[in-house]
Amino acid sequence: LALVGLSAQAASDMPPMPEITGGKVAGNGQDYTIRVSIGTTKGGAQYRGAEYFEKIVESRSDGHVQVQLFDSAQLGDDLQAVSSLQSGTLEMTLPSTSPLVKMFPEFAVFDLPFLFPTTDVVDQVFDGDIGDQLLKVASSKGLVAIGWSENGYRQLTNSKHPVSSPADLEGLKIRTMQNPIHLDIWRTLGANPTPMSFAELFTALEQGVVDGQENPWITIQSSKFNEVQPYATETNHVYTPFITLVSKRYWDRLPEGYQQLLVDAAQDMSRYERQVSRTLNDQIKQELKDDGMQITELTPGQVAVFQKKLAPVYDHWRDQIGGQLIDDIRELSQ
Ligand code: TF8
Repeated sequence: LALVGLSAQAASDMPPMPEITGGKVAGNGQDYTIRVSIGTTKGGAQYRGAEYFEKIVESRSDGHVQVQLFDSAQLGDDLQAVSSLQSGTLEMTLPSTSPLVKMFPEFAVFDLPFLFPTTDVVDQVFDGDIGDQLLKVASSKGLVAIGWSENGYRQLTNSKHPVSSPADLEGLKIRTMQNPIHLDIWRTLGANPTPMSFAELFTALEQGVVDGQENPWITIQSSKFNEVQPYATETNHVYTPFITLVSKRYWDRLPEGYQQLLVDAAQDMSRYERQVSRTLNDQIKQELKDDGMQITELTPGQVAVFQKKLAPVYDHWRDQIGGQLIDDIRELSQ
């Protein structure tokens, strides 16, 4: 078991992969290979989900469709991988939605602070009409979008001091994803944000180019950010999805049966990966504490201070994202 960056405990508590359902799928006698670019390390939920996808596709195609996984952004960061899909030099990738908002402005709904109060709301979005609509939006520009999985709730880490209020952020240099709403969030809170690709992040933290970053607990541990970031705050400020994207050029060459197989496998991966992510999230937070990370848990009152300060972010972006979409998601929380 090569579970880089994940503790033995977390690895052994990983929910088991469900049995594969659905029978064999007939193709056209030809063999296919799908290379999947994964941004995070082998220890994360994302990789585990992709391993399940691999198992389903290879088994149900009777080995005619081979899946090859490439972890840790070996084939490029999120944006580079998506552009390789468009040019047809890579078959599949699972990026965060945030770096893609220039291509798909509606995706910015996932960057709004505190819009997804619970994973129950997340699941209603992924498994309902809103999720389907957004997959349709992303099935253009040389891409076919076939499913959602979970990156997760983002938490702040930094190398300077504990943070429990926006006032503590003054002057802190925070790396954000390449996304204008995230920049707006950290500016509005009084920090000093810099957009940067994930691939450059560890070195930037280690060398003090930036003081902090924000990502789910799983990524903080599997990418070893805690080794250079002694302080964390459980902010849950944004929920980030991963989207399953396939190259349209590749897609159009596949027999229909295999196209449907990929859609089915992406759905199965989606459910399983969310389960893994949620199991690991709580466990890994505890492990980070045990390993000496100082984690500040905010009281409801302290969260409310962040929320109030971030209210203007909604005014800045509402029209561009589409007010209806935001209201529809808000309604799910009622
Ligand atoms: C980020 C994202 C990344 C993922 C992955 C590396 O902070 O949360 O962790 O998109 O591809 O850039």
